[in-house]
Amino acid sequence: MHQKGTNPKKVLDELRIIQKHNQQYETGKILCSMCTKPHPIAKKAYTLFFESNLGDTGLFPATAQLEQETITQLADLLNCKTAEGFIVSGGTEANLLALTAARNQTQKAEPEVILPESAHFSFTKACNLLKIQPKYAPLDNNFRVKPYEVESLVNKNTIAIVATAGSAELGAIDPIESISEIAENNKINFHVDAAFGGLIIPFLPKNSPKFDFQLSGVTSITVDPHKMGMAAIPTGGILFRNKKMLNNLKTETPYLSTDSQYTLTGTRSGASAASAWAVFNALGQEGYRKIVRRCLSNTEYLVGQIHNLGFKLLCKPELNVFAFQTQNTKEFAEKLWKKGWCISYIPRYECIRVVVMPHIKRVHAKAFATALKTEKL
Ligand code: 0PR
Repeated sequence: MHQKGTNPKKVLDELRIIQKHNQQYETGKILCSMCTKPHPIAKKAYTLFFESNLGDTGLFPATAQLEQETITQLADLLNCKTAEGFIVSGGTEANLLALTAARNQTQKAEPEVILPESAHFSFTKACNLLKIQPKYAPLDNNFRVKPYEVESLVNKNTIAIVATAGSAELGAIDPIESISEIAENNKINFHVDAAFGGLIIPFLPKNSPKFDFQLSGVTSITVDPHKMGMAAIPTGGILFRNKKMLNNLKTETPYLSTDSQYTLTGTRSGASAASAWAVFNALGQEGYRKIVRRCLSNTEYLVGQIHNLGFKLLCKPELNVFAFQTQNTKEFAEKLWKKGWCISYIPRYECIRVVVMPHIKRVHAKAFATALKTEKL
């Protein structure tokens, strides 16, 4: 830090120049991110509430109310009006809280959690922190976990089963209905990681698979407004069907204006909650349906182009994510990056993954298809 301060205008000018060196959503070349340009109202709401701290709700009761209303809207959307939870820092914290609650509730000496092989790496972190043994269940040809493999891993140490509704790598939706039955029959917690899919699947035009609290075995759900919800980054969400489960997360906070906290972070962004509240209310279900329809239509367009250009699609896309292969996929991915296209290369499937988020317009999809044609090996 310098001894003397700098003129604020100069500081901001410098920041503006620095920000230009980041990738910009507006170019339409970010195809590897599950986040997107937040909705314009998210920024306004964030600014209005940027000084409020949900870690001390006695000081910010109105922001706490906004958080509760946001959770209630999510609970309603996920088919359990009475579900309770929190706006947190993202899917990682949400998944960590779900496993923490399950671990504390079950009190097993050698806790295990059953995960699909496709589970997000946030569960590796959670297992590491909580000293839970992960047990991985294999996937079928469509990259969905096999329910009988999940069932075969159930034992007296199992504290929870996890499934994913919209996997980070391929957007795959596990057979949650079957796993819900397994969890219920065995009286085991069942956490659904819908960090990505939770704000897409309810808005699919047709055939949306059951993945939420309407399945009676589902006990908790991660759903992130900062992904397809278009809220500010970071805004995550965790919901529990049963309010009693929250007791397993409770930490007393004797000298604060509130007597307890339930989340991992102490100081929590009230601005994040306000941003989600604002986007939910501004868009409504109709608004989200339109956005999802556009993302799916651009995905369909690109999948058609991939097919026409002779690339090999890894599997039929379920959401706005697809993956493909070519002769030397890694080299091809590097070529695309050199041309400014930000795509993911997934080593374990040797494929390129493309996520078609709301910032991708048809003109960008067309430009990407042209680049694929030009750069084809
Ligand atoms: N669960 C699922 C299914 C996810 O897709 C993700 C993140 C998480 C949990 C963890 O969420 P947080 O990152 O909010 O803690 N999925 C993306 C991924 O890892 C996150 C991401 C977003 C990565 C934007 C890059 C990026 O530019 O692929």
